[in-house]
Amino acid sequence: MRRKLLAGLFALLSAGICAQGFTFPTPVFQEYTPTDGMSASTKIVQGVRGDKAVRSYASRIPAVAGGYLIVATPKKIVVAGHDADGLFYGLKSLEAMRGAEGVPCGIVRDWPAMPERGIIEGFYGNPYSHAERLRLFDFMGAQKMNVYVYGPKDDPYHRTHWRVPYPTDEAARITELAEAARRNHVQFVWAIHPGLDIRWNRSDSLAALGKLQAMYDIGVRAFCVFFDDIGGEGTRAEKQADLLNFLTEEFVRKHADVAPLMMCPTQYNKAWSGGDYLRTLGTRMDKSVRIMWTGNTVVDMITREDMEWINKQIGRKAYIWLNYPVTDYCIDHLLMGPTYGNGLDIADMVSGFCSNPMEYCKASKVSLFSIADYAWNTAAYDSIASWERAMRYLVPEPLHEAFRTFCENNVDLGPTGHGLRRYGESPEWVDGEPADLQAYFNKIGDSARRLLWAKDQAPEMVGEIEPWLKAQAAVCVRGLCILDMRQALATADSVKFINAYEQYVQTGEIARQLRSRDFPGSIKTAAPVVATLHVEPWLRSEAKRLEKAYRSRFAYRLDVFPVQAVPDGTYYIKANGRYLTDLTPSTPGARAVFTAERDTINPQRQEWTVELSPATGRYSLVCNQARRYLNEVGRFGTNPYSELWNTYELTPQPGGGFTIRNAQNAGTAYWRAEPDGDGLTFSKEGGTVFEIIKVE
Ligand code: 14T
Repeated sequence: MRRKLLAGLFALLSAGICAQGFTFPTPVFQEYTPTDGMSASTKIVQGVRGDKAVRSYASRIPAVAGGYLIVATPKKIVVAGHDADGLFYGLKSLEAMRGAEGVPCGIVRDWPAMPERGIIEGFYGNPYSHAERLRLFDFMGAQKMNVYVYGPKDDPYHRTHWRVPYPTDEAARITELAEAARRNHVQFVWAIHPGLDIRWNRSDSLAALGKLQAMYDIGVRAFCVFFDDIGGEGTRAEKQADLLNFLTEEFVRKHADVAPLMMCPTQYNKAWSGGDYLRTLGTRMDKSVRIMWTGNTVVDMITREDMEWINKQIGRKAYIWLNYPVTDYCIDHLLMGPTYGNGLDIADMVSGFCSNPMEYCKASKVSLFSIADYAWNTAAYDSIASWERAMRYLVPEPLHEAFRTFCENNVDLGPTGHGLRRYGESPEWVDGEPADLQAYFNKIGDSARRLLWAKDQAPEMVGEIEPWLKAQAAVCVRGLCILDMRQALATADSVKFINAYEQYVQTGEIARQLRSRDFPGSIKTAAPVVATLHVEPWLRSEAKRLEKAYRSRFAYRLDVFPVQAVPDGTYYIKANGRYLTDLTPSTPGARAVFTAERDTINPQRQEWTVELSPATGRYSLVCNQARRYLNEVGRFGTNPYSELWNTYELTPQPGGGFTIRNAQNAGTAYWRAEPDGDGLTFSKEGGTVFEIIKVE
């Protein structure tokens, strides 16, 4: 009976609401028994196991590293930690529980499900600033995260110049970081990335040892060695294991206060594993060394099955490096939706769980907050409830609602080479009644403008998301234009239609010029996009549909529409009298080839859907056989289609026909068809003139 009651109570708690209706902005407690009333007592008794002050509570303190007990009665409040970390977390929880009238009476018994919980600054792009890192450590302390791995790919002293010690001013900042982390009970782990050019000889072993010692001398007490994203000599498992063993022997074991090493393997995910690389690490490398792992692929959520597989390979519990919410491979997006998909049953199978975030430190905290929740109380994790608490914690009233709307519309990352998608974006958008659409567009516009105007009230957050807020305001304007165009068409008001259309286009052009982090020397500059899962595709297809409908009925100002050298439709693409063909539709990455005869059995193999892409003003060419597009080297793409890579310039030639040229990310080469070759070749100049012939 009691068990049942407790279970019901925990269910309530996991929604973040305790029996008295309080919402705690902290991780959900493992055990919480509320009693009546509030404690306004200023008498706080605190201590760690063994201290006289908390002796009579000893049996109730959870016997887990980082565990703590809070007993809040009207007369006094007791906070007892299993250890110093536990006391620290107990006091953090108490702080979070305190409202205007005091602390709700009751007993909290709480402890972490995972021993190490944290953040790994491991992305490509602009590293965090010193101030951001200091604030991050405060955030981590409050959210009970205890590990920060320093490994920004673009810090030269971490990777390209790993042998070289930091210059004095940078060294002083690292010292300060390590201290700030310690104050927050966060282990500052400094990572070295030697794999790009390491030679497996005595001199480089000593160079690594020397660098760790230099970092020790400036205050670092925990270390990690990365071998990710390298090729060649550096990738050899036995050599990597030997280096880690050498450093364990000669460095870790010679300092009483240095933590066991961590390492990121070259094969850090299952898709990239093969041979005996992982097993060699597992058997040859000292058992104290923790091995990092990103899951089945580079960007993946982690399940129990995944853990069973990797732990078996490496003979120890893998240390999870979660590549979420990192966006260094999809920089135009912000990932601010719920953090879901990791197993709730893996806490006992990991040696630690770290998140690699976006280069946008504050914006990342939506997800980091939830990862802290998840790693602390894994079984009770509720991604939506946690997300709600995160948003409220980071941007409280009166801006909460506007911020929530922003987060809702920045969820999916679009198609990428890594394949992760995030669903549930723009939940308030439905392709339905005009009034509903209008309400949605107004809401995203109002909330974006509200946050932009309130920049001084949330300077960090708004400072980071500002270009995306402007992009969101532009989606609002474009959406309202579409609704105007629809109405104008219904009332046969061509003037109104054209005005709305022009505003739609202009707003889109302005939005396309938005940039984030385009300061001189910026490592990554983003062109922000929002609501890309449902809303943006809808806008584009509606604009196109409305344009076509208008063209078929009106003659007024047809000049505002883009002149299409090739109207959208289905075409043959011919050179030297031969047809461009998808001959091998089930071979990924196959080349398109020229064939002399019309294929009458599979005509769609030679039929291409040619469409002007409104975002780029270029054409997409998709073969109808398997709906495959061509990439910049004349092969059917295996990566997801991208407007930036897979759209082409078609230029009409004086004597008829067109040249076809790659563009944007795909370079500027012209397509060529040699009379005696079967596929496409490419050259800087002198492209072949292709016939693009409408399929009737
Ligand atoms: F070390 C690894 F666990 C890891 O994830 N390495 C990088 C990481 O620094 C980066 O932030 C992350 C997301 O882009 O992915 C890894 O980097 C890659 C992955 C690739 F598949 C770089 C290039 C790739 F092709």
